[in-house]
Amino acid sequence: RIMEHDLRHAISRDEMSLVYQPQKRLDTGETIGFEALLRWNRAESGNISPATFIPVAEDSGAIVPIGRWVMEEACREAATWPDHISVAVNVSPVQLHYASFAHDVRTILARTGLPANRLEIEITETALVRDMNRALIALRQIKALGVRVAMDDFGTGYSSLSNLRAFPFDKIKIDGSFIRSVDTNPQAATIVKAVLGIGRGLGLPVLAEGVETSEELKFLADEFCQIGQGYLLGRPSHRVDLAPLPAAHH
Ligand code: G
Ligand code: G
Ligand code: MN
Ligand code: NA
Repeated sequence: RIMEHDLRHAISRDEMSLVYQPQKRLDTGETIGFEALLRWNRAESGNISPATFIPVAEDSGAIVPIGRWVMEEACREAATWPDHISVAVNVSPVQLHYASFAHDVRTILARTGLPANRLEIEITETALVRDMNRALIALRQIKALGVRVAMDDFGTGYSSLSNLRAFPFDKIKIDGSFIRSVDTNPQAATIVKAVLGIGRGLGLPVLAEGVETSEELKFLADEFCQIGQGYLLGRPSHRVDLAPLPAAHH
């Protein structure tokens, strides 16, 4: 198919790039990391969302070289940031189940000089249901390197709770759909508070995705949610703003 063909050449044609969205502590406003998000500026048709092309790349296997490129690009960029700032990289189920995944990550860390503890990989639950044993082996290998693992889009997948128990996660990212109107929607509020309780009980920090309004932010801070990400806190951008604290006059 045409998109498949173009995807195979997208990297050598320099059409892929990464944008970075800040992840901030909600108590101090401090930026603690950035999530790398892939962008494809395809010749002639312009920007295509990863939601459209990642599934095509997964089906064709092109996700393996593309995912390696993303990981290397993100680590190379993050190595130029201050020591306390991490980078989070989305990893597709196909990549996670690829035999040399952990070896590839180790090679990339060595090549870019990024300390392993400044890399976090974000995994969705679909990555885990495919082959639980293989996923567990891969996550253990990754964690043995010192890389952290976050559960992405928590609450939208399958068997979230049993996956939290079965896999060695370091962070829970609550899906943005629960954060939307959390300040006015009692159901969303109840669910978010429950997830924060699970995080506290398990000793895992919780990140709220898709924070868009100051009311949502206030609700989350009042409930002691540790970390937030969303348009209110910062848009994904090619240019990374490394100011340690938001300026008081903003
Ligand atoms: O901004 P946004 O449109 O970037 O992302 C849409 C979807 O694509 C999200 O589910 C996001 O996790 C996913 N995505 C973005 N970048 C990457 C990437 O580098 N690799 C993978 N596997 N998924 C990505
Ligand atoms: O699935 P994942 O969480 O990796 O993807 C993050 C997606 O959420 C990206 O598409 C990113 O552009 C998008 N995103 C980031 N912040 C916001 C936000 O505040 N609101 C909405 N609607 N989407 C957001
Ligand atoms: Mn993500
Ligand atoms: Na997510």
